[in-house]
Amino acid sequence: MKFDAEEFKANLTARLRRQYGKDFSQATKHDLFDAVSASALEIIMPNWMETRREYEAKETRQLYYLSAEFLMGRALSNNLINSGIMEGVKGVLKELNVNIDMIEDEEPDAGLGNGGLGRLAACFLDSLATLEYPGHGYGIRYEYGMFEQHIIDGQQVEFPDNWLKHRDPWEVKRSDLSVTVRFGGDIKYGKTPDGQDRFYIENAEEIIATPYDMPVVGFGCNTVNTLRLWQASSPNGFDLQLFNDSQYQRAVERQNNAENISRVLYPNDNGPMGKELRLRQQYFFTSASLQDLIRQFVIQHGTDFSQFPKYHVIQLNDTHPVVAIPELMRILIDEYNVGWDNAWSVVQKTFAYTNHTILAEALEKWPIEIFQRLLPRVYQIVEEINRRFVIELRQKFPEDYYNQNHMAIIHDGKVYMAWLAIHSCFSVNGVAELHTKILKEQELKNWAVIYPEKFNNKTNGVTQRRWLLCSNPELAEFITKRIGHGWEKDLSLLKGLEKFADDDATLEELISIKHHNKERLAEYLKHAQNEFLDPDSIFDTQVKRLHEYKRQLLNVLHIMYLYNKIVEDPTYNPPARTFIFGAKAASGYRRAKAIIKLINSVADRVNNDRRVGGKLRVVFVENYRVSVAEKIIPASDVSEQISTAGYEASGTSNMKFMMNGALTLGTLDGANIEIVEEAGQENAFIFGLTSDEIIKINEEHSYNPQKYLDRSPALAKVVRQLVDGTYDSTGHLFEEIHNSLVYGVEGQRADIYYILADFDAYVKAQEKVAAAYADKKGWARKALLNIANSGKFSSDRTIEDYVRDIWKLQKVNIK
Ligand code: 26Q
Repeated sequence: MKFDAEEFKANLTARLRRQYGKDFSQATKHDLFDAVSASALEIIMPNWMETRREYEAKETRQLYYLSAEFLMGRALSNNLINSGIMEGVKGVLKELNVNIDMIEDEEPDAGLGNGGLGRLAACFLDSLATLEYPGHGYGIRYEYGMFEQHIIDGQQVEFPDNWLKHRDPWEVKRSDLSVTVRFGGDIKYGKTPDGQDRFYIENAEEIIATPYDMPVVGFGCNTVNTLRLWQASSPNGFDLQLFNDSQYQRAVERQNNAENISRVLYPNDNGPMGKELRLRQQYFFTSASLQDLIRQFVIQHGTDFSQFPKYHVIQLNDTHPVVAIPELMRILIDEYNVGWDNAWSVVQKTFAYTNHTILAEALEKWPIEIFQRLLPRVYQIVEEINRRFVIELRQKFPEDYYNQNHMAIIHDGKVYMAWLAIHSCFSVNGVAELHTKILKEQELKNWAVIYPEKFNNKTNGVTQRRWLLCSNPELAEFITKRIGHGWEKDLSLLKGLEKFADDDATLEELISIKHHNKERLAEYLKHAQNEFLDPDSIFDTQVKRLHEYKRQLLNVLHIMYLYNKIVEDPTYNPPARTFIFGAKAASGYRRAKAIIKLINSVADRVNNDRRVGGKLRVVFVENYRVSVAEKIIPASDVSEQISTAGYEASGTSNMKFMMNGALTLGTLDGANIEIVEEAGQENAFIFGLTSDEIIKINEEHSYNPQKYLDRSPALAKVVRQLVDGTYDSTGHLFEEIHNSLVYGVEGQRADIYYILADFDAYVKAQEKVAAAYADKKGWARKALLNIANSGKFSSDRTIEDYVRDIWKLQKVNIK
């Protein structure tokens, strides 16, 4: 994009004056952030408009990524870099004595997601725009995103994330495109004003959906795609009649109920949540999005809906937007008088579904009562889809009454959203090779029997623009110095770094870049939470949502073990290590919260024991989020990816760490398998049971955790220390964690995530890490080879896979 420094400065001045009534000398950092962002948006705007025009003119097929979550993080630096105006803006700011880093930190994260699934959606948007594909996001403009985590007395305490407290300079409200979404009401059948016999709804509750658009700026091209997020409001505002009668509470009640739909992101990651408001959110944004698409389609192409799949493909990000399937049927049948078979044929060619989890408890199912009351007509349509499907099932599995019942979309009083998706979509994909294999061979085995052609794998990826170019500028420069530009858009070019693997100067420089990044992180944590980190120690990091299957507990038990060893044997002299954690627990997930408390209790004890003398430090980084990940990942030496094999669908932080030269310490789970395939076994630290072994133990019911306690006194000791007062004088805080490992609680058997079984292997792998790190050059060589072989894990590659196998999009070059 073209940048005119004088114009930019004039624009900046005008904005400060108009918005805040200030000149530069009076502007706060936040005023500047807002004005710089708004001025940058102005530069981006012509390309955004041109992109929209071109797509319309070209009549090309477009992708719509429907997702309840888009974990975008901050926009400013990313947009400046992608649009190519970073240097120009920096120049202007320098004249004004302003450092971009200062105003960058003024921007709140757009934390409209929980974790991996939401961040993946954000990386995909970046890649789609950069690769010049017409692909857009549709979601919810949550007023409050992922909660803000404070650690008080070692415990997680949640605070609302008021990210819109100041205005968001990147969004554009499009009131002209509002639509109405209807809930509840009574189903009627009869003549509509146009004389047709149709189903229609009376007495529905009407909610207004208003779109807010955010630009998605492609790197090194003119494409600017759109992320369209819906906000809910009441059509009638508050009730003036009630207000006049002094019934103030009730006067605003209807308005509040409407606005509550887009009020807050549910903070559950991989967990169940059968709450009515959640289904309202799902229907709200999917119905609004479909109405938006259909209105535009009818304007452009009329009502021949057989043409709809030619111009639209809709990717469903997990089951959260799956209610879009019966909603499209409803719109076509009830509003456009399309017959069932034709409507069904449109649906089957339009939707594709991505599965992100193997955890059974995370599969969404809605009680019929809730579904039917909230969406009576949509429920009727689901019933009809199910009725027809069950007939097919009887033919496909004659006399197999278990499958006939269990695979029905509606059974046991619930609507099974994943079943609805698999039956209706033309594509069903997992997110890493192992994950897809487990879906096909275990979890969705019977579905793969009836629909083998639907199943396919799309291994996840991450955008190197945000996760390398923006977040690790020194490493980016190091790369460009050696292989030139180009890797920003084709990460496979990193392979060219391999020939420097034995070049001393290269390795020295890599070591020094990592050291700088560690110093920067140390500096940040000193300011942010008064923590002191030693940049000469190994930075061993586990950052991700807190979940038992991710096994942060295994990591802590090992730290407790190391601590015992250091205290018991003063001659034991391991390399200094800093264990870094960042993790949010779902607010209602008691055991996850207890693990956070345990990490903090261990940190407290270890960090304050003189006998440890710098050999060991534990840091829990508060309120882990995208902008903090951007600081932690470039500074890490070791990437902890230690989930129980078979449980992590893919993982994506593992890829970010690899690109930034951290070595993976992990199990053969999710994308870790593909990571070591690329990096080489010798450049990672792999340990633990494999998913095949775990499946076998599960099938044989042969797991006996006590065996591991008997065999290893050191392990038995740390497990006992959970309840003997070492880390908690009351002895009760960690009792449940202890019991879940040793006895099993709440009807579960002991140690369902195989922490005790994998403990010894993990200790040995950690010993290898320590030994390898002692050889600085050898370590740097491994780091370099990780970077050089991370090309596969660009989301650009993932998007090309989706385009080729599922979406069939054409690139559109924007002039
Ligand atoms: C469902 C119903 C009600 C409320 C919340 C939810 C909900 C919300 C978020 C369920 C699941 C999620 C998020 C899941 C998720 O992030 N899965 C991760 O997806 C990544 C991208 O594919 C993978 O890399 C991770 O392995 C997977 O855990």
